[in-house]
Amino acid sequence: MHKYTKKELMTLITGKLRRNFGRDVEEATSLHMFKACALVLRDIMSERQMKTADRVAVEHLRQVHYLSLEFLMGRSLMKNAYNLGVAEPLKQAIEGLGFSAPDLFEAEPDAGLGNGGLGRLAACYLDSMTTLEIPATGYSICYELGIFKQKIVDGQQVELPDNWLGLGDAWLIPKMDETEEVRFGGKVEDEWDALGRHRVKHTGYDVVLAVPKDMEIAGYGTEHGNLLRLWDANSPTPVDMNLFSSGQYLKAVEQRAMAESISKVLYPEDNHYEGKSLRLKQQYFFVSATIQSIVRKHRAEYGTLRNFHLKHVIQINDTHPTLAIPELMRILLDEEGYGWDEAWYIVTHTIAYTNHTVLAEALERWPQQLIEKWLPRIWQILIEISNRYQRALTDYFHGDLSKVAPMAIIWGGEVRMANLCVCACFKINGVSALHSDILKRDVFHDAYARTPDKFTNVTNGIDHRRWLSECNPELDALIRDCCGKDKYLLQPDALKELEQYRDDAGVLSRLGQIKADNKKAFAAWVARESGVILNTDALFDVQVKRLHEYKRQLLNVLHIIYLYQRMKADPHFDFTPRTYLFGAKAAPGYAVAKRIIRLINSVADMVARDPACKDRLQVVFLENYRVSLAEKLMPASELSEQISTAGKEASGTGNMKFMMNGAVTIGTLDGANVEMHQVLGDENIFLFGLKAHEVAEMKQKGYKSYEYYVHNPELRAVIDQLNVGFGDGVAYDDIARRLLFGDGGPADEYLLLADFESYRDAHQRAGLAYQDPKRWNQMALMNIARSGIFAADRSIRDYARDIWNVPVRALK
Ligand code: H2P
Repeated sequence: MHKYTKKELMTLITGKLRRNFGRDVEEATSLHMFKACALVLRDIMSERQMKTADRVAVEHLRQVHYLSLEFLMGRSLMKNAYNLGVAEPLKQAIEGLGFSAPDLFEAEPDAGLGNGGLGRLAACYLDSMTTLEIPATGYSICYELGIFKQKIVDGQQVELPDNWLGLGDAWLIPKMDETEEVRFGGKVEDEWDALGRHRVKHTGYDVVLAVPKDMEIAGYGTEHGNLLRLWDANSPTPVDMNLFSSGQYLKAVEQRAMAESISKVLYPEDNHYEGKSLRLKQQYFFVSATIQSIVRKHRAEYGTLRNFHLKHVIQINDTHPTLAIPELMRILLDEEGYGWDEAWYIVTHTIAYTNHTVLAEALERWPQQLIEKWLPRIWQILIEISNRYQRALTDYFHGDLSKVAPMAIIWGGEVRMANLCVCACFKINGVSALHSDILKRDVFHDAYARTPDKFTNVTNGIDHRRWLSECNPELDALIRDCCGKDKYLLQPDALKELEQYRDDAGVLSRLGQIKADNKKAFAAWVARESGVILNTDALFDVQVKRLHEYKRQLLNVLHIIYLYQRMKADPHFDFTPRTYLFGAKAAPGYAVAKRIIRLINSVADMVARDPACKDRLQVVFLENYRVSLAEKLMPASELSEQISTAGKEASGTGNMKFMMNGAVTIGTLDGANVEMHQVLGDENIFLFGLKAHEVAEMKQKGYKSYEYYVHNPELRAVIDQLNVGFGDGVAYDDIARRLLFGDGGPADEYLLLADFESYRDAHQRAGLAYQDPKRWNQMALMNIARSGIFAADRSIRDYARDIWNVPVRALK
């Protein structure tokens, strides 16, 4: 592999500045400089990716296509430089040209093409697929606006547009010649030609052009290169000249605006769906362009689609790309002229589905009329799939409608996407052991009984190079010293070697020092950004993730209010000083989530104003939580809040990032926390709360949150204060009501009150443990040492072996 030097990179960068921007270094702004660096790395990656593509073609390799409506990529400059092995020379080249490397890295906007865990997972997986030398392509939409920027104004969330493309497009290579045409609306009719052959005639449709903008993906320590293909929606007609010349300017550009609205904005909803036609159009636009593009290349290569399933596997990330199923059917039937059975065989041996949630409100169900109207041919195919499936189910379950109805694809005027996936995909996986069990036992119980071999588990993982080595260089240095240099970068299991040092006072104190330094560095950044001064002597207790009631940020707040009240009532109340850090975006339409953000800010404000809290209790809401903020925060965190209602969080991936950076978890036995607990043992994690089956039983019996309120005076005082408020004139009686009586729904749906006491006790244990630095550092060390199985490399090896059937890079 060619090793680029500082000098070479300086030459390449100045060349880019001159040729692409018409400037010498002296005239270049930092924006030019950023783009020039990006272009230099892009060239290197492009070369590699083209070589990979040639090899795939020559050797006829099986390819993975990862379809996801979200890829939360974050920043790329540092990441790519790191993977290409040029991080150091690039920094030196930038400095050599008179710019500050850290400032330049910091200037890059996050590519926020995702909401939370699901999108970030896709990004981590791209890195691992490439590092493990799997021929793979990611596909998504080139949203002009990613996840909104969050401002907190008077304690409340305000959303601002996130225009990332200004700088971010330096990474994208538009490929106009690979544009695909996607059709919406119109009419379908059957036709027979002179020989009596059947054809489907689709007329009167609107066309939207899908233009690929490719992002190069570099792997670590390999020449292998992959692509993330982002589709940009364009209108085929620039403006309607007839309307334009008759003075109807707005109408003339309307069609263009309609087409382009498809890739305008990412839907800012996680774990929830709304049956909006723009969203349906986004989904179909995305899958149609993607499937056509894969098929076109395959046809050019092999001249037939008969071997399609042997050469490709399509992994769909949640149900959002489910229309890939009828779209591939459409192409095989209408364009290739295959019979139904042959087409179905190919489709059902190509597509696999990952489920990411069991929340009912997140399982997509599209109104029949929407699909009929916008995708008339897809609708016909869906009816056929649905009818055949229903007949098969009726046979299998001997006409038992109580089984057949919940499994049906089209039912009650709706199309149920998860059922379609279960019917058509050759593998269905959950994202943690517990979650996959719940899918089998509960959500897809009867489908599992019928086709058990389809169901499997792949526990999530994170890109440990980004989330440890790159973001926490001091910890990386310690690991290199203890675990065989950089071995762990490709063999995350090597982190285990750290365990030998659990009684090594030198290593433990170095670990403690690293955390202390990282806390200071984070505090300095927060001070610069917002003027808030964090108490770095206190335990950094962190909950960062999308705001959702099931993730129970509210439970955390109730406990903080409890601590505050105890402190006020008894100045000698002994508890470990804490700095609580929250970061969370709420979906703009999710009113309760926004209220909880406001509540956190009201409590933060009260605590900040009260001198009694000084050096003891601090609450800070970090504005605009995002990948690049997480990269600064994870290394500084000490206690990781993973406190969802058991059975609700499919996996969690933040939990893994914290663990790898030596934060100890306080959590429920939910999602991947279960597997964390398995490797850590009771002594290295603070567990609390009901278990998944207990939650189910409690709900079954009829849960009455009010009883906890009546019987627990401390909890009662906390909830009573919600009614009164926190000194800023805002009362939270609505939240209190929701907890005690429900608000149109069940009271305290996520069982905060039931888990409160046990949560409080776990916090007490955590506080005590923190007072013993040796013990705490040991726990931190054990967390890092045993986090190797949560590396995305492990997950991707699982996918490759259990689902994709593709070879992966062998480790030396
Ligand atoms: C979701 C699940 C998480 C899971 C993640 C990735 C949808 O993410 O809720 O439990 O870890 O997918 O599989 P999120 O809540 O962050 O949007």
